Amino acid sequence: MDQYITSGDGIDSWKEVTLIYSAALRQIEARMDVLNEEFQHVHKYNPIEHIKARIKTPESIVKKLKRHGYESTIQNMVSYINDIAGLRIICSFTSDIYRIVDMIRAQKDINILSVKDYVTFPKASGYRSYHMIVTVPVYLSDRIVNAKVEIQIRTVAMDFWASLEHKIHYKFEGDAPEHIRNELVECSKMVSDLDARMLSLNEEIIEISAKQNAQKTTE
Ligand code: 0O2
Repeated sequence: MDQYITSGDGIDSWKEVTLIYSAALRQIEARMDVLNEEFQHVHKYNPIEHIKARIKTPESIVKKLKRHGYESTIQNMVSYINDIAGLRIICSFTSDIYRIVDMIRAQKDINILSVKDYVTFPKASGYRSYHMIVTVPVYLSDRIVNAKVEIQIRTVAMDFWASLEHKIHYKFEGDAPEHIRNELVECSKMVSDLDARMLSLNEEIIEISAKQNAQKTTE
């Protein structure tokens, strides 16, 4: 059971890699859907706006392996690339991010390998997002393998910023002019401020609704 994917598992082709990582992605995505539906049922509210799942392209994997000085082999892929399977969970409010993290932590067979909290501790670029590398068991016909999945959790506003920054990063091959980098850092602060204000607005609305409901039941 405590087995990570290795070439000894008979996973020696890109097709098999895709099969296993796609299965891992589907499992986590399905679990997130269940939690979201349950949350809606209990609290009349969805913490998850939407989910994007993707398998990294072979070209991107080869590029990343090269960047880290590894040969392009299946073994190196599964050992050194943590984001072959990637799931991005987009939510409305910053508080939802930590709510989702707690729900993932509570799933006994999801093993958390590492966490990077760029929400509380943003990158110098202004990037904000919560990253987790987890493993999930994939049940094959004759064995169980634990496949790694990178989960990124962020708000809609953080996602908007990250998409534009990603485009700019590629456009300038990682060397954007200083005024653009500074402007992105400024925008990131505005995103952070927007997130905080939307959260407090939402909390106020919840409070008002709770008071109105309490009043209705006493009438
Ligand atoms: P791509 O092309 O998006 O896949 P690791 O994956 O853990 O080996 P790293 O960089 O140590 O690599 O991990 P980290 O910091 O958790 O970043 C993982 C992913 O987060 C990146 O994948 C990006 O998708 C995203 N990310 C990290 N920093 C930034 C940033 O400053 N701006 C934006 N827009 N996205 C960021 P890749 O493989 O680097 O790139």
